[in-house]
This record gives sequence, C-alpha cells and structure tokens, in this order.
Amino acid sequence: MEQIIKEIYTGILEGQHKAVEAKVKSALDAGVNPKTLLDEGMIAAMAEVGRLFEIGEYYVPEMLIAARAMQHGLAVLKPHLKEANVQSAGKVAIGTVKGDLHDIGKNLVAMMLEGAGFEIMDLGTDVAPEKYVAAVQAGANLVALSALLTTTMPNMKAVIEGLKAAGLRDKAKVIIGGAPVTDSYAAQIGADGYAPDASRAVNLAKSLVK
Ligand code: B1M
Repeated sequence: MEQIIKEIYTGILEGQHKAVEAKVKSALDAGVNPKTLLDEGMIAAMAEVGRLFEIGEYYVPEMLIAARAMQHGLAVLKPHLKEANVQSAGKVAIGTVKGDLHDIGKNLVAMMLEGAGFEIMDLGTDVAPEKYVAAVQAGANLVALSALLTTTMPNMKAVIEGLKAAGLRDKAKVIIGGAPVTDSYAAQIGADGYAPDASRAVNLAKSLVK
C-alpha cells in the first residue's frame, strides 16, 4: 500500500478529519487513483473501525470521529468519482431507512450514482416510508434504500409495502444495500435488486432504469 494511502487509513482510524482532508487532496494531486484511495484507504479504515468496535476497543465516540474524518475525505474525493460525459439516467430517491442514522455508505452510493448521471433526491437518514412514497409521486423512478442495522432492515420492506399501498410500485424500481443486507433478503421482500457496494449499485441502477 502506498504511504499516503496508509496515512489516510490511519487518519480515519484516529479521527483526524483535517489531516485526512489534506492528505486526500495531496494523494489526488500526486495522481493516486481515486478508486484505490477509496477502497484501500477509506473504506478499509471504516471496516477496521467496525472490527475495533466489535472487540470493544472503540466505542461510539471513536466511531463518530472516524465517520467525520471519512466524510471530510469523501467531500474532497467526490468530484473525482464522476464519470465523464454522462447523460441523465434517471431520478433516484435515496435514503437510509427509518431508525437508522448511518449515512456514509448511502452518501457514497448517492455520489457514485450522481457521477454516473442520475439525478439525486437525497432524503437523508431515518427516512419514513411515506417520504419515499412522496418522492416517487414527485417523479423518482428509482428508490435506493440503505440499512446498516439488522434491526432496521425490516423497514426496507415497509417502504415497498408503502409504495404498493399507494399504487406506485410499478412507477419505480427499488434497490437495496448496506452491510447486513443480502441478495436473498432483496428477493424475500420483493425489491428489484441488491448491490454489495457503491459501484455495483451503479451497474444495477443502470440495468434497471434504461
Ligand atoms: Co454503527 N453499527 N451503530 N455507527 N457503525 C455498525 C453498522 C456495526 C456493524 C458495528 C459493529 O458492531 N461492528 C453495528 C451494527 C450491528 C448490527 O446491526 N448487525 C453498529 C451499531 C450496533 C451501532 C449503534 C446501535 C451503536 C450504539 O449506539 N450502541 C448505533 C445505531 C445508531 C442508529 O443508526 N440508530 C450506531 C451508530 C454509529 C455512529 C453514529 C457512531 C456511526 C455512523 C456515522 C455516520 O454514518 N454518519 C457508526 C459507524 C461509523 C459504524 C461502522 C463502524 C462503519 C459504517 C460505515 O460507515 N462503513 C459500522 C461497522 C461496519 O460497517 N463495519 C457500524 C463504511 C461505509 C462505506 O460502508 O455503510 O457498509 P457501508 O456502505 C457500503 C455497502 O454496505 C454498500 O455500499 C457502501 C460502500 O461501497 N451500501 C449500499 C450501503 N448502502 C447501500 C445501498 C445500496 C447499495 C449498496 O443500494 C441502494
């Protein structure tokens, strides 16, 4: 791993948001591939934060400052994740489902979809099913749901049920993702697809909204 990527990884683990922001800028200026930076430096660091939390070495405050450092780095990386010359591919209502406050993965998926030419309606976190329904009524043709907690996964099904109840299920495709979510869960709740990461979410979205 390149030294600068290691420093970004450590900076996120230690929650040094200003250093992470500066080092992401330096790495990009030095020509480091944005995707390598994201996968090997930033996403890998958040996975390590999760492992440290699981074994009781990190607590919620450490997770929060690591997340803040990650968000600062992502803000710098965002323009570099865009694909060149892309046409509007569809309108996506994206959010983290009700009860769930994790937004780093959701933001990353939104950024990559935006970079691939989708128009983004970011509904935020802790989003109630009615808000997705309203977004489809306002023209979204893709609903993208993120959940990081096993306890909030059932709220993905609630969104699909909400769309059905409003007579809108055929107006938008529904894709789901997030660490505890699986392909078989997507099938079980009647979603149109599941993606394990942000780049595959883009491929999935493109294949569903043609
Ligand atoms: Co939380 N948390 N957290 N947390 N947190 C996890 C998820 C956990 C796995 C940690 C652990 O125990 N190892 C665990 C969940 C256990 C479970 O349910 N099985 C957990 C817990 C327990 C909690 C609290 C309950 C802790 C507490 O308070 N006691 C609490 C819940 C709060 C709530 O939501 N109501 C909580 C709080 C927090 C913080 C606020 C401190 C912070 C979030 C800050 C923020 O998001 N702004 C936080 C963090 C940072 C994490 C970990 C460490 C990192 C998550 C992350 O950002 N990963 C996480 C551990 C882990 O995941 N290893 C953990 C990086 C991100 C890029 O990955 O979000 O997975 P991810 O997104 C990926 C893919 O999943 C996918 O693409 C992204 C990358 O390409 N993807 C999609 C995501 N959404 C998608 C949607 C798609 C397609 C793909 O289509 C629509």
